[in-house]
Amino acid sequence: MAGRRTTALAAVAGLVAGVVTIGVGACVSLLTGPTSDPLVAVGSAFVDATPQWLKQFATTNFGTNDKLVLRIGEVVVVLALAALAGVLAARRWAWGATLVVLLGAASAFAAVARPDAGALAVVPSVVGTVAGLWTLRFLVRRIPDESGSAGKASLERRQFLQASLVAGAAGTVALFLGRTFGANARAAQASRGGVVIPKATTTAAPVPAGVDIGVEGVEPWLTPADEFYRIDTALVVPTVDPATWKLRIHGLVEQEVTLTWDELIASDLVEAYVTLACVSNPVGGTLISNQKWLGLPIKGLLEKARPTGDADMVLSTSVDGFTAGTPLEVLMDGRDALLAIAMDGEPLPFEHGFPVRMVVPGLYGYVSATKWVKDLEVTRFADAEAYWTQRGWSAEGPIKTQSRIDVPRPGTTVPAGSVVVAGTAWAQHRGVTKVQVRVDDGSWSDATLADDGGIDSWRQWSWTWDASPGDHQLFVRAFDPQGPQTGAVQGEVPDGATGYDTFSVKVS
Ligand SMILES: Nc1nc2c(c(=O)[nH]1)N[C@H]1C(S)=C(S)[C@@H](COP(=O)(O)O)O[C@H]1N2
Ligand SMILES: [Mo]
Repeated sequence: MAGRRTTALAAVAGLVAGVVTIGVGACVSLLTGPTSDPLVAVGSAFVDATPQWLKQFATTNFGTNDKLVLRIGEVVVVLALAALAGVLAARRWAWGATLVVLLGAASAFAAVARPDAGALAVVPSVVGTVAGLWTLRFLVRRIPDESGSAGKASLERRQFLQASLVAGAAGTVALFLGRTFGANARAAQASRGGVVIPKATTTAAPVPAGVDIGVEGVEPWLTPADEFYRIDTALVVPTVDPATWKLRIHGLVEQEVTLTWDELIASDLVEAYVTLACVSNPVGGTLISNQKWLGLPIKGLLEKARPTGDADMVLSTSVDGFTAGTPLEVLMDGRDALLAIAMDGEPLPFEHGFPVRMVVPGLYGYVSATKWVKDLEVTRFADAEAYWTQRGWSAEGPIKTQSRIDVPRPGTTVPAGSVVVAGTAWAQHRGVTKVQVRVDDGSWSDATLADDGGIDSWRQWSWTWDASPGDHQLFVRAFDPQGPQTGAVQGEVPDGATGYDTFSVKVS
C-alpha cells in the first residue's frame, strides 16, 4: 500500500515531470512560434475564457500585475495537477498517464486554437508531453519501496531525490532557455497585437463588385490573408518587434537614409491592390494571391537617398538574410512599389513579413517582395547577386502573362450541354485585355471578363461551353496590351513557367 512517504515522493515525481514537460515544450516552441509554447497557449486560452467580471476583478485588484497573477496562478494549477498525476501514476500507471495525456492534449488544443496557428502548433505540447511521460515513468518506477522488499527498479530515497533533482534541474534549464530565447518572439507577438494601422493618405480606387465573376470554384478575387500563398526560406518565422525595427538605405546614394517604425507610420501611406506571384508557380498552379496592401512608396525614400547615376538595382535584405534584387527603374517609375505594413487592413501576419515587407507590382516575389525587410542597398546588377540568382534563377523577374482554369477541375466528369468554364488571368502592371478558351483543336473563343480591379491585380473570366459527350481537352490563354501569352512550354527555372493551362475532362 502506498504510504504517506511514497505519496509525497510520487508527487515529487509528478512535479518534476511537469517541469520537464513545460521546459521541453518551451524549447520546441522556439521553432514553431511563441503562441505554441504550452504555457503561453494555455495562458491565452485562460484569458479568452475568463468571464468579464473576473477580468474586471483581476485588473481592479492587481492592476497591471493581472498578467503576472494569471501566470503564477497558471503555473500553480499546472504543477498541482502534475503532482496529482504523479500520485495517481504511483498507484496505477494508467491513471497518471491518462491525466498527463489529457493535460498535454488540452495544451495542444489551446495552441492550435490561437489565431494564425498552423497544425505545427501542437508539436511543442506533444513533444513536451512525451518527455514528461517518460520522466514520470522513469521516476515512478524508482520510488523507494517502503516495505523494504526492494522492487526491481526502486532506489534508495536519497538516490531517488538526486535523480529527481537532476531531472527537475534539466527541465528548469530548458524552461529558462526556451523563455529567454522566446522573449523576443513574444515581444513581437505582443507588439503586433498593439499595432494600430493608420489610415491611407491615398486610398485605392474602389473595387467594382463584379471583380468576382460569381462562379463557384473560382478562387476569390481577394485572397483571405490566412489563405494567401506563402513562400520563404525561413525555417523559423522571424519575429521582429516594430519598436526596434529600422530600415537602412545606403550604397550608391548621396545621402544615407534610415527609417524607423514610428517615422514609417507617420508618413503618407498608399493603399493598393496587388497580386503577388511566385516564379515557382507552375502553369495552372496556385502560388499567386491578391490582396490590399498599405505602405510607403519606396520611390520617395530613394529620392531622399539620391541614387548615383551608375546604380541600377536595389538589393533588399531581410532580417533572416534573404535578399532580392529589384531594378531601380521599376522602383522609381511611379508604380505602387511599397514598403508595406498592412494586408487587408491588418498588420502583416508574421508569415507574410511583419512588421514591414516589400510589394512591387509586376515582379515575381523572389526579385521584389522581401519580407521582414531591414536593409536596402542601392547597387548594380553587375556588382551584386541576390539569393535566388546565386542559385541559378534569372537576375530579373518580370511576371509573365498567364491564365488558369479553376472550373471544371481536371479529370472530372461534367454533363453534356451548357458547361461553365471559368478561372483567372494575370498580367501584373500591364493588365489583362482579353481571355480566350479553346476546346481540343477548335478555334479560340473569347471569354467574358469580370470587372477590372486594376492592372496590378488578376482578373477573373468565364466562358460557357456547349459540351458534347466524350473526352475533351480545355485550353486557356490571356492577352495583355502586347498580345497573347505564349503557348511555348517552359518550366519554372530560370524566370517563370510558360505554356497554356490545359487538361482533359469527361463529358457524359
Ligand atoms: N525574407 C524573405 N522574403 C521573401 C522570401 C524569402 O524566402 N524570405 N521569398 C520571396 C518569394 S520567392 C516570394 S514568391 C514571396 C512570397 O510572399 P508571401 O509568402 O507573402 O506570399 O516572398 C518573397 N519574399
Ligand atoms: Mo517565389
